[in-house]
Amino acid sequence: MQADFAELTSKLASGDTRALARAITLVENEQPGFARLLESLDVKNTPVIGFTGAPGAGKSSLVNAVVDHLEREGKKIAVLMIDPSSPFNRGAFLGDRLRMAGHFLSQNVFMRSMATRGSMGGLAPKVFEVADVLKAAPYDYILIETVGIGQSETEIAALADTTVLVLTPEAGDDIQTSKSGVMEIADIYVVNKADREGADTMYRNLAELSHRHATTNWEIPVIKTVATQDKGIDLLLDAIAAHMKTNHLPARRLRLLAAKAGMMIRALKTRNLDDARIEEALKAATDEPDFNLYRFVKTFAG
Ligand SMILES: Nc1nc2c(ncn2[C@@H]2O[C@H](COP(=O)(O)OP(=O)(O)O)[C@@H](O)[C@H]2O)c(=O)[nH]1
Ligand SMILES: [Mg+2]
Repeated sequence: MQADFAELTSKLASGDTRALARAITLVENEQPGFARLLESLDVKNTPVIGFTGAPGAGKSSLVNAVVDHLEREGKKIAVLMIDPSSPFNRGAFLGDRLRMAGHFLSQNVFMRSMATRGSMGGLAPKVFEVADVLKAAPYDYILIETVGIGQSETEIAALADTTVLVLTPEAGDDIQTSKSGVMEIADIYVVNKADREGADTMYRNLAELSHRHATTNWEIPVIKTVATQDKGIDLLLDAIAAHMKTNHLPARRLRLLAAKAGMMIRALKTRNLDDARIEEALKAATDEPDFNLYRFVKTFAG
């Protein structure tokens, strides 16, 4: 088993996409040994770009256009699409696949979709781990598309180095109503479908909003794009590059990582914590003259 993982990790590190797909499946489904596989990964600092926004805003189209550009620059790109439904029973998923079909045969682009396994939206439960598997493979960028439903924006912001919020000229109400959350977590605002009426108004409103909330570090740039006509993509890539240069680890990201680590630590601690084992340890401990239950619990939980 161990030797098998050594082979798997070295294969995925060398760019074997079948090994990569197998490793992701192993992790995603928590197949036997997945924890050891994760421990054996050489996780690099591959930049992660998150794309979030309402369904239909043009996230997939934008990811597709960005992949095109990066690929032309000779970069290798991994794309994770997080679909809030099961990946195999939704037309939307097939649509994404078809739209991205141009990249299917390319050795430089790896695509994978993950379901969120729940109606709440949010990221797929194993997206952190899968992103780490991708970081152990030789990609220059990891792009993650996620439908912005509540929680998922904050999660994507914690996972991504740069978070792109994709809006449309019609999204005025979204902005009005989402005073907290979605607007705050973005590093870049995109007004996609800029070929449509209202794009300039939307652009101005966003620019004003962004200026008002500018920090010394960063004023959220607003980029107009027409994803389907490959317009504005260069500007978007420039903005992404500029943001990556500012690269400070935001507090929210550290907080999410701490929560994640906390969960994992607690899970590890309780893994072998059956009552029989506690009883056995307790038997020895209670023989001591200075037995104290609270101290016992503390040392046992170590
Ligand atoms: N007019 C116009 N349509 C677009 C643009 N970008 C995407 N679309 C269309 O909007 C629809 C939804 O796009 P999609 O990329 O699937 O959005 P997603 O749900 O956010 O991933 C598709 O029919 C696209 O062809 C754009 O810039 N202009
Ligand atoms: Mg999509």
